[in-house]
Amino acid sequence: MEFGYWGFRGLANPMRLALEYAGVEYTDKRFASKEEWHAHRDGALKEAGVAFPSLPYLLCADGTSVSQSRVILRYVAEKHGFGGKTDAERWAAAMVQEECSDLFAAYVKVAFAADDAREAARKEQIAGSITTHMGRLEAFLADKEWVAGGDGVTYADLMLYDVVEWMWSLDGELKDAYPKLRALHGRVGELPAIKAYVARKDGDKPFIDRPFTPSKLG
Ligand SMILES: N[C@@H](CCC(=O)N[C@@H](CS)C(=O)NCC(=O)O)C(=O)O
Repeated sequence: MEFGYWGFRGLANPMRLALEYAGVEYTDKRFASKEEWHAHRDGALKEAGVAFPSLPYLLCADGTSVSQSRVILRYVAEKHGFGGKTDAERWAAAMVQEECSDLFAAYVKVAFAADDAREAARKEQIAGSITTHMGRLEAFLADKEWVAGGDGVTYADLMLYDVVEWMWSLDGELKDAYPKLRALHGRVGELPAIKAYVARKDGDKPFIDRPFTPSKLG
């Protein structure tokens, strides 16, 4: 199985966490340049019949290819038993995934703002979208152990684990402002597969690598 993305964390961390949690063997293919990515896209991926060649992508041994980051996350989770056990859990996980995605979008607005507009964008996003979504997620999590409400981890917990770190990088005070989200982050971080991966990847560039702005990806 091959998972492909840039050599940084970007959209891909929840999928990498899911592959680690699933315990599958996979190649974590990290492209270092647009040229390298395009060569692979127009060569091996084309030959393999990948329908939507984009980053990230997942190419399985049986020839199945999955693109779109959030779909990859659900695909891995559903194949490996952490997609939610009941309908209620599955819908809860899907909603949380989308809420996390809204939070991530707020981060992107700040990261890609012009240098002289970034601080204003950061304040605006924290006061608006981030407060709204983190508040809802904190309330939804309430006293549940795992966010989808079942007795085990789902991919939504992994997505939440990832996105709160992006939020904390924008404002460290968000850690204390949402203690239940912080506690969930701690629980996910203690899962042996996640703990081992994070320790191994400690040197990963954590967030968007600014030179890789969309205009430079061509
Ligand atoms: N909606 C897509 C967005 C994919 C996307 O924008 N990928 C960026 C990196 S974050 C990219 O560099 N794609 C390269 C390409 O598609 O050629 C997803 O969630 O996977």
